[in-house]
Amino acid sequence: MAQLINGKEVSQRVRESVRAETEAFKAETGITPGLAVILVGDDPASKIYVGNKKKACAEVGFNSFEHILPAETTEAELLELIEKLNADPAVHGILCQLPLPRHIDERAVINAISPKKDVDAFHPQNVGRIMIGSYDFLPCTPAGVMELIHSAGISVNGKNCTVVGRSNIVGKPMAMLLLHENGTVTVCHSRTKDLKAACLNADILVAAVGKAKLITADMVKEGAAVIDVGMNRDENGKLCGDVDFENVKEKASYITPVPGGVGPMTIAMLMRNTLTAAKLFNRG
Ligand code: L34
Repeated sequence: MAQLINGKEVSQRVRESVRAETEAFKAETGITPGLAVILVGDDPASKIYVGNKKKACAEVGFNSFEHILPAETTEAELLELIEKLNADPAVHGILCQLPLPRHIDERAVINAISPKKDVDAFHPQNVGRIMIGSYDFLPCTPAGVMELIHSAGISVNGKNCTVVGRSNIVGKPMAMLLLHENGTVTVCHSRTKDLKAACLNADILVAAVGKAKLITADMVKEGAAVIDVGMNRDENGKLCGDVDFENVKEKASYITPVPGGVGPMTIAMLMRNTLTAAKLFNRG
């Protein structure tokens, strides 16, 4: 039976360290880190995530600036707001919650955010810097997964790591971070011929697809560490991940739950990135 990796607890520890560092940074510089969060439209899940981000800001002692825009907002209007936030000295981090309504070009929006304020690390400049291992920010979700792996005392060095999903926000950077720690990384996706074989090969399995119960027990190696990035609703509207938790936990050595696993870590790492952005701003 697997040991649970408690994301709520680990994220609490990260937030506490950010809170203490923020207090010292404020005392030293007089600067209060500020995070601007933009939400376009009224996707109910996005509203919850953005609400959690606002709460976390208050907890660690940041200013948060919420911009809730109607679904009909034009791309030009959104870009104009981003320009204003780029120029605002009270704003050190800018995050535009994804997904955006279909009529807005996500890439154009990400590219418009100043790389220095890009606390998601989605800007091409930051993505490139991650690729070469010389970065200020790591994307929050993959960074949170690494933090969970470390918290359990798991070493990535030389391990077979399988990442299921190749999105720009999770799968691809996740693979890169595991590679930086000397994992042997396989990335699977919808065209992968033998997903089961690739998963069975994994000492560390990261599921980031968005498909409930995609990862079943027969796909998991005995003793593997299983990290569930999925955020789905099941038939009854209950929040669940990509992993068939009840059965996989019998085979894995470590497993993360949903909720209470990767989700809270995403937010904790966002707090860390925002403090980093404020420190970069202070250095000029
Ligand atoms: N720009 N868009 C941008 N940055 C991000 O880092 C995100 N992401 C993803 C979606 N869009 C984004 C998030 O914030 C996913 N995500 C996120 C953040 C927090 C939580 C889940 C996803 C979270 O708080 N999860 C809780 C449960 C929340 C609930 O009750 O629904 C958990 O315990 O997993």
